[in-house]
Formats: sequence, C-alpha cells, structure tokens
Amino acid sequence: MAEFVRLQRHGAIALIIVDNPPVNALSQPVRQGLQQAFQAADADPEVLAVALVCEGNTFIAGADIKEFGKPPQAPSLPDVIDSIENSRKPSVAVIHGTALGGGLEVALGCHYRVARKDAKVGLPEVKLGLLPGAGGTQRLPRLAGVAKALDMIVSGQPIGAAEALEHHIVDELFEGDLVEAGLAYAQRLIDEGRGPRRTGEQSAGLEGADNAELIAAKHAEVAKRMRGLFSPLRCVAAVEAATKLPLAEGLKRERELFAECLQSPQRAALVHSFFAERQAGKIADLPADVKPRAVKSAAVIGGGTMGVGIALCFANAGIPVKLLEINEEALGRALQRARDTYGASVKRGSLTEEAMEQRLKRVEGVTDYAALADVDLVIEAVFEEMDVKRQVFERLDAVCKPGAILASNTSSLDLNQIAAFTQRPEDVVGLHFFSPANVMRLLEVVRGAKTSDEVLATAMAVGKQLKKVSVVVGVCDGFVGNRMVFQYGREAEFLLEEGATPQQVDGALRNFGMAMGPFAMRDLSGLDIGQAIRKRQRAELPADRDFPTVSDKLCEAGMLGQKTGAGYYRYEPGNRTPLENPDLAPMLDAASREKGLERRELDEQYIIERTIYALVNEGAKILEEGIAQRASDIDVIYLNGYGFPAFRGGPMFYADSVGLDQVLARVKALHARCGDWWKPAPLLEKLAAEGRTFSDWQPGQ
Ligand code: 3H9
Repeated sequence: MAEFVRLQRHGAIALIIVDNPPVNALSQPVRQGLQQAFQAADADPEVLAVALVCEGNTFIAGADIKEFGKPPQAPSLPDVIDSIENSRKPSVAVIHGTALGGGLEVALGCHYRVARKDAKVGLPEVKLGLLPGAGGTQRLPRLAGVAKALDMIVSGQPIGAAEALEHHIVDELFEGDLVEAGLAYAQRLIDEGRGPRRTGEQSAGLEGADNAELIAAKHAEVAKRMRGLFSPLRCVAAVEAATKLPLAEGLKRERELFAECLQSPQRAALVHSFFAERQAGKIADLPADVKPRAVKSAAVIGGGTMGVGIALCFANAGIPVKLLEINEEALGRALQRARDTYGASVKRGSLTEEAMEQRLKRVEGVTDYAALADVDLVIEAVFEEMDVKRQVFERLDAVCKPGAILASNTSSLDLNQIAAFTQRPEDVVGLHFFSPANVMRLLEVVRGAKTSDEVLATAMAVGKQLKKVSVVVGVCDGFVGNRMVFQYGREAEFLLEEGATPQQVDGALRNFGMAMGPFAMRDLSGLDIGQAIRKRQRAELPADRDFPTVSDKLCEAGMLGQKTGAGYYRYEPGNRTPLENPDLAPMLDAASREKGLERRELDEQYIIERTIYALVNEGAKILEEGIAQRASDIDVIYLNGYGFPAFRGGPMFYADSVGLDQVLARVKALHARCGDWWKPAPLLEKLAAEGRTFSDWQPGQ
C-alpha cells in the first residue's frame, strides 16, 4: 500500500490515515491508497467500522491541482468515492482544518461525518474555473438542500463546522484529538448497530422546497453577476441535475460538465493565478536561514486616506500602531477618519461595534516623533515629494531604535535615494500599499539596493501578518504596477484622441473583464494625481515623445473627477454613476484637431490590444531588468491591485495564451504606427522568436 495512506486496526475498527503534506491533496498515490485501504477494510471480516483521519494541519484540501491538464491516472476520484460509499462497513470521516473540494467529496462519500469545532468545509472548485467533479454537486444538495448547496458551490466560500452541522453536512462536532474522536464515533456505530448510510441514497435535502425556482433564481443571478465566467453556470446546471436525475445519471452529467470546465482556458488561467499567488511569496536569492525580525509594534507617519488605511491594517491584525500627524488638529481628523472607516463596516454589518472599539484601541495618535523611539516598524505615508520624504527619514533615523525597520509607502519615488537620507539604508524598504489600504490585498515590497535580506524577509512576513498578497519588486519609476499602468492609461487616452469616447474604452475593457475601465478609475482617484507624475515624466523623457492632452485639459478646466462632480464623466451629487460629461466632446475634438487626427470609429479588439499589449510590452521590459522576479509576480500584482480578470490569469499569462508571436506582431504594427512608446521589448522579441512563453522564462535564459 502506498505510504501516503496507512491502514491500522484498532479492534474491530479500521483506522485509515491520509498523510500527504502539506494539505493532503488527492494526488494519484493518495487516491490509490484510499481505494485499497477501504477495499481491504471492506474485505476483512473482523472489521466492523472504518474511521478516516488525516495527518497534519488539515483534512484533505482537494484534488491535486497540479494534476489538472495532465493525462488522467487511475483510479479516478469518482471511482474511489464510489468504492467508499458502496463499502459494506459503516465509515466516518473525521474532519479538521479545511475539508475542501475533493476532500469534502471524500467525506460525503463516507457514511457519517464528524468535524472538529474549528474546522471548515467547502467546495471552492469554482474559484479554479471548475465545478465539484467527484459527486459534490449531487451529494451535497441531498444533505444540505438545494439552496445551501447552490450557495456553497457557486460562491466557493467555505463554511464553519457549526454551520455545516446546522445544514446536515456533518453529524456531530468534537474537540480534541482526531483519532480518539474517530475511534469513539466508529465504536458507537458498532455498538448502536448503525450500518452504512449512503449519502447518494438520501433525499431529505431535495424535498420540501421549490427546487426549480431556486435553480432559476440562481441561474439568473449568476448570468448577471458573474458575466463572462465559464464554470458558475455549469455549477448550477450540475445541481439542477441532482434535482432531476437519479444519482448515477446525475453523476454522469456532473462528469460531463466537469470535463467542459477542465478544458476551458479559464480553468488554466485560474489555476495559474492560484499557484502564482503562492509562488510570489518565494524569493529566489534569499538564503533559507534568514530569519525575519519580530514586529510587535508599528507606526505610520501621515494620517491621510492612505496612512489611516495602513494603520487600520495593523489594528486589524492585532498589532498596536501609532499614527503620527503634524499637529493635534490634523491628528483629530485622522483618528476620526479611522473611526468613520470602521463605522461604515459596522453599518454594513461586516464588523461588530465591539470589534470596532477593540481595534480602535490599538491605534494611538501621536504628534511627536519621540513617541516612535520604541516601535519595530515605521511606515511613512506622507506627500509624494522627495524633500518631504527627506525630512521624515532624517527624523526617523534620529529617533528610531537600532533594528527598527524604516519603510516608505512611496508609489513612484526612488527608494534608494530615500534610503540614503538615513545612516542605515539596510533597514529601509518600500511597502507600497494600494488604496484603500485596509481593503486592497496587494502589497508591493520594494527591495532597495541596500535593503538587507533580513529586512526583506521581515517585510514579507509582515505582509503575511496583515493578510496581504506581497510581491517583491525592484526600484524604478512606478515599480511594477504603476509603471505598467502608466503605459495602459496613456494608450487609453490616445484612443480618445483617435476617436473613442471614455464610455467606449471603459466598456471594451470591462467586457474584457477588467473590474473597472481606466477612465472611471481615474475619475475615482482624481485626475490631479496623474498630472504631477506626467509633468515629471515629460521633463525626463525624450522631447519628441508624444503625450496625450485630454486629462490635462480636464485638469485645467477644474474637472478632477468624482471629487469635483466631473472628469471624464459627470456625476450627480451623492451618486457615483458615471454620466456623459457634455463638456468633454469639444475637448476631445480639440485634442484630435491639435494632433491632426481625423476622429474615427474604433473597434473593441483594437482598444484591447492597444491597452493590454501596452501592459505586456512594459511587463517584458520589467522582467528583463529584474524589477520583477518572474512573470507570474507581475500577474499577481495586476490581479490583486488593478482589477485584472482572474479568469485571464494576469497580463503576462494572457499574452502567453494569445501566443507571444501574435502579440509581438501587433506590438510591431503599433510601433510603426504610433512611435517609440511601442518599441518592442527585447525579451518579447526573443521569446516570440524561440516559440516560448513568459511563464517558462527564468532570469539569465
Ligand atoms: C478539486 O478538488 C476538484 C474535485 O472536485 C474533482 C476532481 C475530480 N493541490 O495555500 P497555502 C499547496 S479542485 C496541490 O500556502 P494555507 C500550495 O500550492 C481543488 N497543491 O497554505 C502550497 O504549496 P507551496 C479544490 C496544493 O495554509 C501549499 O500547498 N481545493 C493544493 O494558506 C500550501 O498552500 C482547493 O481549491 C491542492 N489542492 O492554505 C483548495 N492546495 O508550499 C486549495 C494547496 O509549494 N487550497 N496546495 O507553495 C487552499 O485553499 C489552501 O491551500 C488551503 C491552505 C486553505 C488548503
């Protein structure tokens, strides 16, 4: 028997133990081991009941995601679960940690289920572009009802053990040792003469509700809210099959729908996103023995929207944080902002009043730098001007204890220059949060030329503590995210000069899957922000570079976006719905005229290539310069910070899936037509010529 699954005898009970770290995924040896163990227990006349437990932190967390897209290897998971369910000996699954996907499906194949009080169960396949393909869509509704099953399968969100008990997914909760709990429950099965209770033969969940109506309502909701996604509608169709077909036929239908999802490019992109996120935490050249410093207290300089958002991240993570402002008045405003932000969550029902007060207690307002003498980490979030940064870092250098980490939240300034304002550049690192910092998951960790390994490791560990997705980036103008978005935004604006409207550009990119179009986004963040950056870049870049002019025209007219009631769009007071801005059309005409352009209709494909390939070409330059460690890190940044659709895997994966030769051909055509902004990245040319992808590229290859 495979070492991944062990079978032990405890009197009349067969104890089956799965041991496949780190998450007990159902790779082929585990499937085989499980099948053999259950068959052996079934065949042994002395065994009267079976208990299934897992080693390590968790019950089985699902199929082995690495196997998707590879040739299938027997036994298949549905076959394994079939053997488990059809066994003649009653079995109990003992759940701890997270029983997810195929893991929960295995548990549903067992005849009884007990869960440790802190366990979670769920069917997250939809997040990978799949549906539960080993009976989950047929067995879960039979126990939990169609409404609950639809919610769990379509959202992919796990639920806690108590909720699982309430919905008949598990039979009992326990605390303490897994093996003891499993053996005790199995013994009770024997003592009480309870035999196999096969989930597939249950029907309570399918009765008592208008299932057709539930299915129709979920179908309508998914079609509207999850537009463009391949698997959610198939999830609904599979559950519908459970309501209409006997188990065996329902399982067959589920398999067909699962196979369609497995083939879908969205599945490949979403699996890429899953692994990319985990890969991002790994730093290739960081020695394994580097230990992060302990960060038990923090401080934030600057109580603007960003500074307060960052302070709240620490408060949320249970880390006391000092918030420094220049005087009592500004500090009062900052602390009120913190209270208001939490207050909005309380109003929405996502935070209790008590939790809010507890978290606010962790935020201490201060106005004197001397108060920062003891903190382990300081993050500066002041105005984006080098001279202001200099003043802050010189003072921090003077007051902070040795070993304190001095971080900047700059989004575009030279971190090496900032580090040089101190006597300890090795302790300086960039922590670039995204607005609103307490909501957005992305954290760019900027590694300066002198940042020490220990400080870098600490910054990554802090990111984890704050529940951020942290990605290491190097120093350059805008780092990874903003450097690329500058190209994207500029091209979007050039499209306005060629003949598009903001509605057309935003619409095309939303259809592509972006959470928000670039112009709605600029209106939200304020047009004046980009203006300062553009001015600086104009001074630095070759004089013959063409720059778009529409946003400057809007700024000159005082239309800075939502905050002034108009920008690319117009807004009614108190309403964020973008309406047509009647003042824009003459500005667009003027901008086109000044460039000698005849305004023309632009199709969606052109809009997408012009903007998304601008991201890709810049991404290739970033990779080559070593600013990002790997292409998938760039994807993680775009997926988590810029609303790039996960089902396309990020800009670099998207380019790979289109084919780099095709992308290059369009980039070259745009270079010929639009000038040097479009100079093809040498790495793109090289990989296209070699028929390779960004994903298979490593530095130095
Ligand atoms: C499925 O089950 C389909 C079936 O319905 C039908 C089949 C026919 N496979 O996240 P972490 C790795 S679809 C392979 O950092 P955490 C992960 O890459 C599956 N590897 O830990 C990482 O590796 P590394 C449905 C996996 O404690 C390491 O484990 N299930 C898998 O923060 C630690 O991961 C899911 O979608 C896997 N299934 O969170 C669950 N899972 O160290 C996906 C993890 O080399 N997994 N790895 O970077 C999760 O949600 C989280 O990993 C979990 C633990 C909550 C379990």
